[in-house]
Amino acid sequence: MTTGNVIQMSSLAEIDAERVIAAQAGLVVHGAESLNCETPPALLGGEVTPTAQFYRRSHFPTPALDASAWRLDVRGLVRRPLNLSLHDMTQLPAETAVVTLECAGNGRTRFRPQAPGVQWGFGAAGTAEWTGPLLADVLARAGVEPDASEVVFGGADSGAVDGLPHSIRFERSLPVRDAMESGAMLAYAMNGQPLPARHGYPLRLVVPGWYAVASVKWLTDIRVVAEPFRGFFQDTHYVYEWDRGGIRVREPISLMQVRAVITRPAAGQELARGTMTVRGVAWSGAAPITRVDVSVADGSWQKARLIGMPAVNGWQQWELLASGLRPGETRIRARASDLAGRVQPEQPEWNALGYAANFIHEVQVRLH
Ligand SMILES: Nc1nc2c(c(=O)[nH]1)N[C@H]1C(S)=C(S)[C@@H](COP(=O)(O)O)O[C@H]1N2
Ligand SMILES: [Mo]
Repeated sequence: MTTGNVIQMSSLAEIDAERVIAAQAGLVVHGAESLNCETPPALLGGEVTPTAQFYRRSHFPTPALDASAWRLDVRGLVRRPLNLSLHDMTQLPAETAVVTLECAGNGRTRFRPQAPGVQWGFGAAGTAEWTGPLLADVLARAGVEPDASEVVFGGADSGAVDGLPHSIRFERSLPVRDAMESGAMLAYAMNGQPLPARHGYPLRLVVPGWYAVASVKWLTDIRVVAEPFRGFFQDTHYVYEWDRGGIRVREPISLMQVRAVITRPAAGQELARGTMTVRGVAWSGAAPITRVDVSVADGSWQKARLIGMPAVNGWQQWELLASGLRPGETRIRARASDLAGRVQPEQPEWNALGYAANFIHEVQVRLH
């Protein structure tokens, strides 16, 4: 652990208090030892998600970091190791970017047979405006050696995990090329405010396009290494385990799959017959969204209008005006496609740990 980073883990009472705060903000709170809360789709509609409503996913209790003592250590296969204070970070040229984060377990609850882990609905995703220096700039200052293959990011949080006798830290790696070219940021601000403790105060990594497990919170150290990193959250968890003809095939998770979420109307809403505006958001880690198709009352797919400029790393807002609607229980479905040619599938491929469950989102409303 980096010297200077005094770690104090929050108690279970503090996690309970966090759950109350989340419930009051309208989030769905999942019961577990750590903080796991998702945003109901009806609260996801904006270009950015208000911080109070942004989903939370933490494996361990939130570390209480003292920003004045905090340091970011950059070491390993670099020419000039760095030890940066928060003030140093804020003095570096900063970027501000709208980036969508999505938990790899989002949608998991729809898998049959059930996959283990938190039974996320469709709201373990959010979009925020993040501010901080680019990771590539900080790595360039340190000078990555040519024999480096990966960059390992260490969080200040730690605890027990299934199957291991000792407690471990939260750590994840990126290949050097992705660390340099993904647009990853070392963010100290979220939606124009200092990062809240639960989202990684004082500094977190934000990796556009990647499932959010890559976006390490409470970042304290960056190690440039020669060998592939094999940590628990890299190699045991957050790995696809596909069943291909009786053979287990493993693959690391990386970019977010293509997905649309309906944000209006809300499930269970009562609406007048005739016309209805359906709205939502859509994103993909691989490429911009090119179309969203909506089916209302089990009718054929209709092309929704994409709102505003194509989103780069944030989600794309869309809407469709449906008309000629008759009274009764009415099902609405939305399906996204991206520029890389990926179309949201009817049945995402089941995998043992239940990742990338980009099922087509459905909402049922009643027209009268
Ligand atoms: N240090 C640390 N970083 C972390 C995690 C964590 O438990 N510890 N959880 C990861 C996962 S799985 C997700 S989905 C996102 C959640 O970020 P959020 O809580 O800000 O929404 O943080 C990622 N970064
Ligand atoms: Mo996650």
